[in-house]
Amino acid sequence: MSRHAPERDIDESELSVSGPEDHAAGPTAVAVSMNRALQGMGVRRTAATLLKLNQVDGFDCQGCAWPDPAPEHRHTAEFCENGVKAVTDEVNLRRVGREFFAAHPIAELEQRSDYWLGQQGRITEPMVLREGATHYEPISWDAAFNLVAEHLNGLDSPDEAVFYTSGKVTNEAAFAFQLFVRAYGTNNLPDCSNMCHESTSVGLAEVIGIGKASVTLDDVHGAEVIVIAGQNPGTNHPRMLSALEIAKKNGAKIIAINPLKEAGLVRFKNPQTPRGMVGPGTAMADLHLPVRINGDLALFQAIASLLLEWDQLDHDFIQQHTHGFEEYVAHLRALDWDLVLRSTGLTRAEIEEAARMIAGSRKTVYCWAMGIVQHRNGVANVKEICNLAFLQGNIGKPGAGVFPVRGHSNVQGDRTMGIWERPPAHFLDALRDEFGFEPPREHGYDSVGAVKAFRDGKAKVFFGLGGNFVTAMSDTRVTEDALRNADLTVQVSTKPNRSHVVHGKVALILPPLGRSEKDMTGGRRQRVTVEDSVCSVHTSQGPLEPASPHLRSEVDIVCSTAMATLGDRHGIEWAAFRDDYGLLRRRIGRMVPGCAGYEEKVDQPGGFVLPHPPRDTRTFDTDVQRAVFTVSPTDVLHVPEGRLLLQTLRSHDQFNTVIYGLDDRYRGIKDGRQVVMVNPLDLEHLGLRDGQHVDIVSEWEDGSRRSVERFRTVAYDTPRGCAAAYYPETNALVALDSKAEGSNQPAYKSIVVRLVASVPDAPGPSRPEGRVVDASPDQGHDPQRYVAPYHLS
Ligand SMILES: Nc1nc2c(c(=O)[nH]1)N[C@H]1C(S)=C(S)[C@@H](COP(=O)(O)OP(=O)(O)OC[C@H]3O[C@@H](n4cnc5c(=O)[nH]c(N)nc54)[C@H](O)[C@@H]3O)O[C@H]1N2
Ligand SMILES: Nc1nc2c(c(=O)[nH]1)N[C@H]1C(S)=C(S)[C@@H](COP(=O)(O)OP(=O)(O)OC[C@H]3O[C@@H](n4cnc5c(=O)[nH]c(N)nc54)[C@H](O)[C@@H]3O)O[C@H]1N2
Ligand code: SF4
Ligand SMILES: [Mo]
Repeated sequence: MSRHAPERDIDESELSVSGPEDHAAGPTAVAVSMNRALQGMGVRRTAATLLKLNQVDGFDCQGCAWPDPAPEHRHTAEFCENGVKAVTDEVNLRRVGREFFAAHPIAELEQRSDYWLGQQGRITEPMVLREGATHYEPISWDAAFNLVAEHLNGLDSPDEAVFYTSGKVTNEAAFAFQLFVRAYGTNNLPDCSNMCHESTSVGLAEVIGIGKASVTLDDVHGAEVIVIAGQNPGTNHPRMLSALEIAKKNGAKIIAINPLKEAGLVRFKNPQTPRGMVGPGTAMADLHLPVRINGDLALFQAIASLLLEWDQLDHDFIQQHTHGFEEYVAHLRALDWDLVLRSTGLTRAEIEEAARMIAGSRKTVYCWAMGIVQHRNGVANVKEICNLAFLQGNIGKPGAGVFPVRGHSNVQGDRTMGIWERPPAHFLDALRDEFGFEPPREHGYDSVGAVKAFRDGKAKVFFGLGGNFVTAMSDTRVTEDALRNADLTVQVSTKPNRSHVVHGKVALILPPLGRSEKDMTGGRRQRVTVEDSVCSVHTSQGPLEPASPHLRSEVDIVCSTAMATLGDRHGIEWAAFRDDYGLLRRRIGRMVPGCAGYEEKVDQPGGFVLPHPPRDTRTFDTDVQRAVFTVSPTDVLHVPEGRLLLQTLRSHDQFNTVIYGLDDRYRGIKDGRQVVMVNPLDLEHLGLRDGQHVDIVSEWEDGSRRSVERFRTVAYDTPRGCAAAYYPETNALVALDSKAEGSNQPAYKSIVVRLVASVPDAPGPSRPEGRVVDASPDQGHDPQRYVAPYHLS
């Protein structure tokens, strides 16, 4: 990133393809991160910033939710390449002020990509788009809060407002936000988790009684086998590779389950060690299973059936701690191996090798991320992983456990603090007892539900605390049209994104302080707290001067909105909370489960770890007070002839909808993003060639089709019948109703598509999110146009 924003948008004609790399990190990663940091922040700011990143007295990385090592094991450089990119994105020297908005009408900004919008820099003051206006204009903070209050108080019912949270929001702001929203009168609290690990939360809660990882970092270090399914840590949780390296040194074996041979799972060159900088690095996966997209359920059942056949079970654990074993065994005994081989695309020998490695391990950790959950059967996938863990008692003992690796840096904490559209009754009871008002009991809208509510005119006000809802959600066109129906859209955002230009009748942008910045709200140095993927809670305090003197903290923005809206309704001390976050922490300590003594405990070096009954004492707060074996039918997604199953994933140069740059280094794709990776034999079979431009057309059950245009085909090592393309350019292909059963999470990773040669073969559009939706059944072009893609065979 240079100090000046690019004039031009993405030019896909510059795209080049060179083939995947065979390792992650190493000297190139150091060079790329330093280069980005110095260009974006300058020398002085780079040093001041990076020395505080992930340190005990510093601030928590805005990137992923990977945990920090214990304080005594931290390096001075305790961050990765993508952490540097995440920080640089916030700390960069570019500014978006009133001049920017005066110079660019909405009609123009709407044609821009999220990449271009994000590259413009940090927003410096609150802006408003008045009804019918062509440009955003400045507004004072007080006027902005009053405008929100006026709209909220003018609604027929609080349920006509929707309050979205993205997972960067810290615990204090999240706690205040849910308190405000419930005091206002609704549980409409969708969050990015609805699109992220919702299937995990639902599946784990059902079978172990808590929706979180059952491991510590030490368990990863001490495991004998680590299974990594549907996760690309080299890009999305880079410091996980350091933990895996320690585990390997201790003798662990790694099994990677992934359609793609991701570089970070092949070899890791740890920049902290000479071996990683100039030597060969560490080999990662001992076994790579190139499973077909959505083949995991069958794979886990097949492995389980082998463990059963070989009697490699922990009978004591099963007897003492589980329920439903007999039904599960009956299901495994009837397993259809032909179906397994078809669904997984693997050989029996490959599956047996994995099963042997797992059988020989006394301590196995099962890790997973989006490749497991963003499917129609995402919840079943999660429960199937748990079945496998239960068979050998791999939960609640050192070196073992289930490990959903979370995305956003505080997405797990936000849930702990009550950001949830389906809050449990005990949480609402505690809120009532603590604050003396009766919170609403009816469940609210999740992310998909929110889009439908705006689409159907049932919701009128959208308030987004962080994130980029419009771009992150599925069915881009439907989502955009839905949000345009709103009377008011409010976005609390550090940087411009598409959710500002796809707006309601009136729109507000409220710019907050970033996590790297000094927060002097109420005239005192404030700090905040976050929770990582292994339930560890700690403080974060930014060292830098804010990007603009007009920014306010997220806690301030939430409390001020609450004050303007609620006045002294329920007697909640908003001004005091705003001026001293310690008061919020005391309330958290009094009512949030597991947080007793919060304010004191977060002061311990490195913070404290929240209780987790299965991990701590092998107790399971499920319906039957045991770990529950579940039976899920061995589904196979039927993909009709001529179609592929498409997954949408992240490049190495983005954080969700924030596109840092145009290089996916590990996959050998440079200077562009509109690609679709396909097995060379499938290209041949479909009469296409590598390097050709195609439109991707998705087909949904109701006969609707969606398409995005002019994607370059890339012959790539992925199983037959599978394809991959980047998110968010392909979100327009995911029908709103294509979602996981039980969790409502969009099925971003199993989209049935056709590839159609683009005509004419001319340069592509500047805005990459080509999106054509035809909600009416396809008439014509293709005689066998629609074969129910979600037919289960
Ligand atoms: N640098 C960076 N870091 C990030 C993010 C980012 O965008 N950039 N995003 C953050 C967030 S919010 C999240 S949730 C995480 C996401 O972290 P990941 O889950 O690692 O992210 P994805 O890129 O979606 O990658 C999913 C992986 O699953 C594989 N996969 C796809 N379909 C299947 C399948 O059916 N079965 C199996 N076994 N594998 C499959 C893909 O090949 C890919 O390797 O990362 C977090 N960290
Ligand atoms: N096709 C497809 N779609 C997906 C996924 C996928 O794998 N495939 N993954 C899904 C997943 S896992 C997730 S988590 C969602 C992500 O959904 P979101 O969390 O909604 O999206 P982000 O892109 O992370 O949000 C980026 C915006 O956050 C704002 N921002 C950045 N830092 C801060 C801050 O400190 N405070 C505030 N207030 N704002 C800030 C910036 O304005 C930036 O534009 O997307 C989902 N969508
Ligand atoms: S691993 Fe995640 S949290 Fe750690 S430095 Fe990298 S991006 Fe930041
Ligand atoms: Mo996520």
